[in-house]
Amino acid sequence: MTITKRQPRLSHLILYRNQILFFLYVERLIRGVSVSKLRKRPAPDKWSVVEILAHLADTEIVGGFRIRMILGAPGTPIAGFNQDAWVTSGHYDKRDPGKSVEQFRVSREANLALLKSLTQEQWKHHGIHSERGVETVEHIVRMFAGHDVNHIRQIERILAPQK
Ligand code: NI
Repeated sequence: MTITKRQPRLSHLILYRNQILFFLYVERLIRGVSVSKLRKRPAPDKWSVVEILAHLADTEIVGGFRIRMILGAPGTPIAGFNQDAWVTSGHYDKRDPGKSVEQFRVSREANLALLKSLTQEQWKHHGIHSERGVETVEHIVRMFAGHDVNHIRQIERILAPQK
């Protein structure tokens, strides 16, 4: 098999697949769970499932925007954002969980389609994050995949039957 310039590495392909499976899994996790349960915070300072889903949906827009900024202007500054402020300012507690999953899915699919079209060189392009410094497209994709997993585990813990 010849390696062409447009062919992403295997690790990236695995990420794509995991990321597609991710939202199917989230849909299954919340299926049949009452909205009041999904809106209930496990503790006053811990996000509810509805808030976590809104966070994932909005973060996916942030990631997609950052990748596009980097591709259009490699080396560009990337602004951080205050995720806790977004929970309040974005009224995450009022979000429809099904709509958040849908927003996440549509954004992720658009981002995946973009990533699949990148050259090997473009995967190495980077921006300068205001707090974390140099971040390549490859690094951002890996970081987001890890971010998904952390929040899935968090949702699983909230929805697990109480002992
Ligand atoms: Ni997060």
